[in-house]
Amino acid sequence: MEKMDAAVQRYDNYFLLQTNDVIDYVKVKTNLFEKNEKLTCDEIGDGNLNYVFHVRSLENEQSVIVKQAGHTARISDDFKLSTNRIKIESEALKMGGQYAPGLVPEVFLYDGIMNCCIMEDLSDHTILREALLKHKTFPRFSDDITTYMVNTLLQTSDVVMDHKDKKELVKSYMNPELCEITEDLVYTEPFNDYNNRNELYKPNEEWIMEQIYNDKELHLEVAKLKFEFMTNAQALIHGDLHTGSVFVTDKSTKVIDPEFAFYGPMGYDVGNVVANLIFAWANGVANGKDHFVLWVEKTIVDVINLFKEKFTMSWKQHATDPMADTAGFKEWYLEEVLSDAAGVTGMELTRRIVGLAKVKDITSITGEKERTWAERTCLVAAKTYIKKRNQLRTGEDFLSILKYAIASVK
Ligand code: SR1
Ligand code: MG
Repeated sequence: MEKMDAAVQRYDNYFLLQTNDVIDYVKVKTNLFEKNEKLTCDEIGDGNLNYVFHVRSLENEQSVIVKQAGHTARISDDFKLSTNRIKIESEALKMGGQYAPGLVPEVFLYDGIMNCCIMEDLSDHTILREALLKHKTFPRFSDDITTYMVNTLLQTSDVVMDHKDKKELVKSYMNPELCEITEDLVYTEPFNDYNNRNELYKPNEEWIMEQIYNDKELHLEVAKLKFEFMTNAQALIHGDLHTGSVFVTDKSTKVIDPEFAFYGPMGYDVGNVVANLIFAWANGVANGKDHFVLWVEKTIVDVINLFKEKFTMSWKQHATDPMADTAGFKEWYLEEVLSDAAGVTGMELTRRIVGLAKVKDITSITGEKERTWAERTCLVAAKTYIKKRNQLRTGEDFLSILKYAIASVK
């Protein structure tokens, strides 16, 4: 009995787990494994913020993921972050499971002392960005990701929820430090380098200074989008829905990592998905992968068009606010979401090229001419998405910006 208590008490005070601790931790905290079962554990995290451990049985097929938040970002102690983000992630995954069943991993345990989440192991899946870097295509992706976005976004908005319950959620999903990262890295630094940590690709340095740092008209639109991000508590958004936050197989899509979740504009998630598809597209063009490029183009069109279609259907089915079926309101609301999505597409494209958090789709392009072209094409597209965001209403409109950018960059 005393031995048992000591084992449990070991986790009564927070400390950063090492791989050896994790094996004991999952046995103490869950019933997923037998007490004498032989387990193995590896730290597999390659994200920016947290530690991720893969625990598997050496005796059967059972395995789990343990994710732990530290007081600073995994990649740099410069980012001091509340460990509350793991609570936010665990809760958001549970809500995701409720509104978009099968499209998120199952959460087995959230531990608010050790700041850990124990969840379903998805190692039979691949991170979408890694698969796209190999120019693989995924027939289910546009359908699944639009179901995930429409369901999680609309169901957590004032359109559907009781307004007092929604306000409670706004409170419990306050995520100031992670929002600040986005406010800085996405909405500010790429345009003025005010924290002195942008990383420009040498051959594009002058071009970026002229096209991004010196474009005052662009800065005004960025400022409007920044305040939209900070003040429009529209829905519980994922907050970081790039292709590294999605696991895939041919038959399955799972959205992971909603630690940036908070009440923000719906278009933030949609724009992140589109922008990260554009990085895959640029990589495909740079490597001459025509079949893949066509698939990505169709996927971009489908993501926007399916989002609109499902959003409209779901609104008709689930809207509860007495003003929601006022003639023209749904159409106006959806247009605002699409404008935001287009603006955010431009923001994400810009920050991943100019700012410090890069994407492999671009940095792995080895030829100087090809990478220079890929960056400029994405940035010309970015500026157009931002400035013309109020005119982009269909998937085809979104794709036309890429065609324009290709024609403009020689
Ligand atoms: C210091 S965090 C840098 C980036 O990684 C995350 O995935 C978010 O995209 C964030 O902006
Ligand atoms: Mg992440």
